[in-house]
Amino acid sequence: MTDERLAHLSALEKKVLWLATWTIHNANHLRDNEDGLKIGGHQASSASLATIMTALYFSALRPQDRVAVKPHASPIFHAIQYLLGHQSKEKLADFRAYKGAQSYPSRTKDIDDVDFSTGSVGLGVAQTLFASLVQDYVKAHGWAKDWPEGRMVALIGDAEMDEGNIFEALLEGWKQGLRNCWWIIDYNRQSLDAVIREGLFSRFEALFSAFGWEVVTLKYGSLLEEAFREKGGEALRRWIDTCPNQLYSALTFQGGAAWRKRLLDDIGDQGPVTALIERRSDEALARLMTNLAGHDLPSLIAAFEAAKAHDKPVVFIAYTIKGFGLPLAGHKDNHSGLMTPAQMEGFRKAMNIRPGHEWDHFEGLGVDARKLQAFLDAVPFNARGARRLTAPRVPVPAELPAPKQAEISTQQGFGLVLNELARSDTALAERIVTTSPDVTVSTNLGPWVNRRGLFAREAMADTFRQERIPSTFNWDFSPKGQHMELGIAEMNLFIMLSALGLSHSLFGERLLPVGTLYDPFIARGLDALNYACYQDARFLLTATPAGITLAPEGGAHQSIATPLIGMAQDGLAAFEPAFVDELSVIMRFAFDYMQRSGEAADEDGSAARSWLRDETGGSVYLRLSTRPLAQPQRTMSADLARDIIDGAYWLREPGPNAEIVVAYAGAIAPEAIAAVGLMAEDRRDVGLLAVTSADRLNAGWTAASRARERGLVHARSHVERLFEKLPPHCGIVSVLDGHPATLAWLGAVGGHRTRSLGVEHFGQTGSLADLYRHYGIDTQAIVAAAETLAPGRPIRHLRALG
Ligand SMILES: Cc1ncc(C[n+]2csc(CCOP(=O)(O)OP(=O)(O)O)c2C)c(N)n1
Ligand SMILES: [Mg+2]
Repeated sequence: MTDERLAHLSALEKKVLWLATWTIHNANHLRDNEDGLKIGGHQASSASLATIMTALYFSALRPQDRVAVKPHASPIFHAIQYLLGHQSKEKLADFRAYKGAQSYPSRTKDIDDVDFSTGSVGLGVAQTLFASLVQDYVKAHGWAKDWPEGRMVALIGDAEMDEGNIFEALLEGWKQGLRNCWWIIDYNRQSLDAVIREGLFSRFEALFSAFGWEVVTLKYGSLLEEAFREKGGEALRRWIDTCPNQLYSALTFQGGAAWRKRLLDDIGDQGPVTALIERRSDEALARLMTNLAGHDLPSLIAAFEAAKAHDKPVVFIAYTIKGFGLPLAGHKDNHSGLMTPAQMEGFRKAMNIRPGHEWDHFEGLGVDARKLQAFLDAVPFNARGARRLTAPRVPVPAELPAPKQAEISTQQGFGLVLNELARSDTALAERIVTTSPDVTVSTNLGPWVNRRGLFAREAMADTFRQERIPSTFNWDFSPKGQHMELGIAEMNLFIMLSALGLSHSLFGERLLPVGTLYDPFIARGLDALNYACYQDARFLLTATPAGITLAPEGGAHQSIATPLIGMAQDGLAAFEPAFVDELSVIMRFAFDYMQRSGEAADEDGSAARSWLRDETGGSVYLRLSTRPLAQPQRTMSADLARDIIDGAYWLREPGPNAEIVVAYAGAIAPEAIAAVGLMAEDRRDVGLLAVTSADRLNAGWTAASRARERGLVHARSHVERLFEKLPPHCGIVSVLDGHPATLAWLGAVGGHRTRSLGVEHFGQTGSLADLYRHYGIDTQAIVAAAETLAPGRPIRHLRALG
C-alpha cells in the first residue's frame, strides 16, 4: 500500500469516527431537554468498528459484496455512506429522530443502501450466510450473469456470538458447502453489561475450524509487531498474551501513565523491557498498547487482501477496543456511556473541527481535500453507486389449478397445487424455490420435490433409487434442483426465507420462495420471521398442520396463538382457508402479492375497496390443516375469489331478520356448517360467514375507520359491507381452531353481541371429536353459544346433540 493511500485511509478513519461520534452527540444534545432520554450503546460500540469499517468500505469491498453491520455501529455506517454521497446531512442530524437515520441499519427505513437490516443481534450474522447460499442457488441456475459473485460479510459484536441462531446457521452452512462469506468478529472483549470471559477467542477458533472455516486472528497492530521485534519485545508480547481482559480494558481507560506503572511493576527488568517502555512517552505508550490489529489499517487491509485469494468462508477475530479513540475507551460501563459536553469539546479540538463545520467532509484532516475527494470518487465499493437491484415480475397465471377431489385437506391441496405447477413449464414454476426444515414430506412438498429435485452445487444421486429400492420419494440433488432441504432449525428456515425473499434486491433475480413447517414451530423461529418481514423479504410460508385438529399428536404439536401472530405480524398477510378452491385462489394471490412493490396508498382514495395496503405487497402465511373436508361443489366466480382475498364471504347469506350469524375460520368449517343447519328451524335467517383471512378483514376495517376519522365519511371496509344488513339484535358466534381473540373483534364492527369460541389452553391427545368437545368448539358448543346469545325458543337439536 502506498503512503498516500494509507494517509487517505487514516484520514477517512478519523473522519468516520468524528462524524459518527458527532451524530450521536448531536442527537443527544438535541433531545436533552425534550425527554431526558440519552442514547447509550452507540458511542463506544461504534468506535470499536471505525477502523475495520474504514478498511472494508474504502478499500476491501466491491459493489457486489453485501454487509450486515453490527446494530450499534450504524452511526459509522451512516457516516461512511455520507462520505460516499448516499446519506444526507439532514438525516444524520436527525439520527434516531422521526424519519432520520435509523438507530440500527434498516433496509426499509434508511436511504443509504443498507444491505441487511440488523438490530436483533445474531440474525444479521446468519443472514449473510444464507444470502451466500442463495447467491450460489442463483448462479447455479445460470442467472445473474451481469452481476458478479459477491462476498457476504457480517460485522459481529463478540457478545453477539452468544446467540444460538449463529451456531444453527454455521452447521447448516457447513452442510451446504458455504462459500463467499466473511464474518468479522469485533473482539473488544466487552458486551453490554460487562467484560467477557477469558479465552473466548480460542473457543471461536476451534469452533469455526471444525466447520471448515479459515480462521484469521488479528491481534497485534503494526506498532506492536514492531515493538515485539525490539529488545525486550518478547516479554511485552508474553505480558499482553496473559493479561486478563478486565485489566486490559481498565488500563486502556486509564491511559499511558497507568500502562507504564503496571508494565514496570509486572515485567520491568531494569534492562531491555524497561528501556522499551521508557523510550516512549505516556501518549506513545498508550498508543502502542492499544494498537490492536482491529485498529491498525495496514494489518486489516493486508488480511482482507489475503483472504480475497479464495472463496472459503473466513472468520476474522479482530482484537479491538470498545470506545477506541474516545475518552470512554475500555471502561466496562461504556456501553451506555456518553461523552460529556466537555469531553466532546476536547475531542473536537483534537480533531481540529471548527464550530459550525461539524458536518464538513474534509474539515480538520490536514490533507489535500481535492485528492481525498478523488480517492473517495475512486473507492471500488462505490463504483456502481447505490447497489440495490430490482428484477422484473414473474407472470402469474389468472388461475392456479384447483384440486377436484370431493374430500381433501388444505395441506393435501397445497401439495397438489404445487405438483401441478411442478408439471408445468412456466416462468412461475421455474422461479419457485421451496425449503423446509426436515418436514418436506410431512408438509406435502414431496410431489413438488420429486419433480423438481433438490438443490446442491454438486450433484448427488439418491442411493436408494440407484440401488432400485422402492421409495415414494426421489431424493436427487443437483445444481438445477429447486428445493433447499434444511436441518430441523426453524430459525434457519426463516433466515433462509429472508435471504431467498431478497434475491431480487441482492442479486437482481426474482425467486418465489415457499417455506413449510409445522404451525406450532413458527414460535421457534418467530424473531427471525419478524426480521425477515422487517427487511421486506418476500415469501410464502405454509404452516401445517395447525391447531388441536391434529388431535392425537397432542399438546406439544398443537398451535393456539399462531392466528394472532398472523394478524399482528406486519408485512405478512395471513390466511386460513377451509376449502381447496379457496386455497388455490389464495396461492395465486400470494405469488402475485409477493412481487408487488408499489407505494402504499394514503388511505384517502375514495375508490379504495378493501382499504388494505395491497399495492405494497408483502409475504403470505397460510395456516393449513391435515383434516380432510368435504368440498363445496361450486365454480369459482370473480366475486367470490375477490372476497376470499379480502378475508371473508357468506357461505350462507343471513336474511333480513337474522338472529344469529356464525363466523368460522379454517378446518372447523364442518362444525360451523352443521350448527347453522341445526339452528335453522329455531332461529330466523341464520347466516354463515366463512372467514378466509381474519388478518386482512381486520386490517381493512381499522384502515377504513381511520379514514372516516379523517373525514372520509363514505369509507367502508369489506367486513362492514358484509355486516351492513345485519339487524342490530343479531348475535355473532365466532369459532376457530386457535385463540378466540382472532375473531372476537367482529362484534365491534357493527355493534353486535358476540361470543367467541376457540382454544385457550394447551391441547392434548384424543380424537377430533373428544378435543373439539373438550375445548368447546364443536357443533354443540356453537349451538349452545348461539342459544345463549340470541334467546328465544330452545333450539331443539341442541338437546338431541347433548
Ligand atoms: C436479540 C437481542 N438481545 C438483546 C439486545 C440488546 N443488546 C444490544 S447490543 C448487546 C450486546 C453488545 O455487545 P457486543 O455484541 O459485544 O457489541 P459491543 O457493544 O461490544 O460493540 C445487547 C445485549 C439486542 N439488540 N438483541
Ligand atoms: Mg463486544
